[in-house]
Amino acid sequence: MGCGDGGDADSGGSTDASETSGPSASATTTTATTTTASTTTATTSTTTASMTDDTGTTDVDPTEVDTTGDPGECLEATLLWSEDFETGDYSRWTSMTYDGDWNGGLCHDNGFSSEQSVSPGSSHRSEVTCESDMDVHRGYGGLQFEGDAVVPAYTNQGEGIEAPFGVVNTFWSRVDAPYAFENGRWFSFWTVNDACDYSSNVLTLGLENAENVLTPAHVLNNGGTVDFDPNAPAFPIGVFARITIYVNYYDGVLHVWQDGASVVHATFDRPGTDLCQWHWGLYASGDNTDVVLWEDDNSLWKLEEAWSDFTVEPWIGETVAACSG
Ligand SMILES: [Ca+2]
Repeated sequence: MGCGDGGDADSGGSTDASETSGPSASATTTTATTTTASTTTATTSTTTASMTDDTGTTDVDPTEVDTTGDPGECLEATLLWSEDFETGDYSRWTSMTYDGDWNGGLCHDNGFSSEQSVSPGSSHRSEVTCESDMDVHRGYGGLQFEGDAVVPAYTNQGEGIEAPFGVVNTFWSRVDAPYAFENGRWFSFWTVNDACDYSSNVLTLGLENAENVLTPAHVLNNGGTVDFDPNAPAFPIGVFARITIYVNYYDGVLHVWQDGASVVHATFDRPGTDLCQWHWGLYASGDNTDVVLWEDDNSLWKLEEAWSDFTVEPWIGETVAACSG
């Protein structure tokens, strides 16, 4: 099942480790320019005034509490990273590449594309064209965090994002494939972990059943729970869809929305509370022979206040305003 929840699913994490700790893992570069993509820093604590003070002595005028809109209508959140694939390079990534040369470039390729995009006029396109001679296909971009900052080269050590209120990741993906992902054939959009050295199991999100519903992996077989929304939509083929993921390693909660619709709620247990390494791209079982993936407009937000209504997609900066300082 590879990255699925059965069989040797755990091997996905360990192979991630070997892959991510590959050619670029020994880098100790500290002079490279740190990615500073979008550092909208939300102010916090602006609503700590004693709104409930009934003595009339409050020294804060409620009308001045939130200058960005009506109080309570914005979400305290910080944009840690984003990618619109308009730069034509991988300078925002720790990986600095989507590893088109992985396994000698056999049966896969990737690069920037103007064929399809969400934000004009380019996106990122990856393809698989024949069966891998390995158990997987890999071709993805990766980030490693040190605290809230993207590091310029993998170190595979340290501590990532500490987010007691969780992190929200929204990205757009279009998948073209002439067959269903089922019977052990799987496709994975997304991977995150809590241990910079990959010593604990990753979390992933992909397609692995005939219903083609977005499915978290490495959850059930690690003692977690996965509960699909009764109306969970299938992931569409041949058009862009928006995936939003809420993930909180303090509470062990993962929630996924697709084009605004709630898809699945999962609970998991991992040793760490932080979020260190991430990757997005075309990661799939080796028996895939014909897949194209387009990606666009990826954003990663750290929440500074709780998100508790999982019936609503926290599409931050779009349908949910971020408070700004
Ligand atoms: Ca774009």
